[in-house]
Amino acid sequence: MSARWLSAAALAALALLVSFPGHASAARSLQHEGHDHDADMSSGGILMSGGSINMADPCYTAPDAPSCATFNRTDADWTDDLTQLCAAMPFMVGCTLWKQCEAGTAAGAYCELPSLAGDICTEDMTAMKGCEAYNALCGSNSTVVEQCLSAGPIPDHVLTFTVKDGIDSLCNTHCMGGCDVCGPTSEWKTCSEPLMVLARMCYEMPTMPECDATGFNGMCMDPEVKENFPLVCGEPPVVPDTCA
Ligand SMILES: [Cu+2]
Repeated sequence: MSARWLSAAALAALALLVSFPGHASAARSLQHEGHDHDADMSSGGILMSGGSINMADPCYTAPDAPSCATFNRTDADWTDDLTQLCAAMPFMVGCTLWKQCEAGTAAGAYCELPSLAGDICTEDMTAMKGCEAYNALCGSNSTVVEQCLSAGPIPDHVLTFTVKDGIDSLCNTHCMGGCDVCGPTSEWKTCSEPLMVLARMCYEMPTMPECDATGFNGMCMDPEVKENFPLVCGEPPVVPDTCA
């Protein structure tokens, strides 16, 4: 059953990729431009979706060198990465988490900027512009950079398209709050925070199969994740219900 669900999810994710022009073109331009963006960034100014800036340090090419353990990408640079990523796809799981960390409704090790970048750039949206620095510094198993390892991404973090697929699947069986803005007939424009929609659904009905199948229950089973993100894993805000 779960294998069948997963392949259905993969197909749906593919369909979403195709039907979401912003994402498709972001992926395309990344492939075409390769590392040329480094040249674009010489102005040092804010250049939306130009990719990660300030990657000249040798630790970006050899993050396994012992001297790189203490290397520090600045908060400003991590913030620039996250800003680019979340400007391109604001509905990503990692963007919801970052927003809560910024607002102070979440706190802890998983609110550290490299951890949040990892939530987006590990498995979820690896090829997006803004992930270059994370991928280079933290993406390999051999990295010794403490900043990458101290928290690291949330273990078993849920993936954005998997969350959306879970909501679609669930809304196809019964209506709950959020099915209007995030369900099968909705567009990303109206589904600004799929994680919070699924979180509330799974808070109200934790035994729905999608809560396990998406990995949501599993992610929130981690005590530190639960403690850091009470709005996700504790009591998520009510999502208005227009079912009746
Ligand atoms: Cu339900």
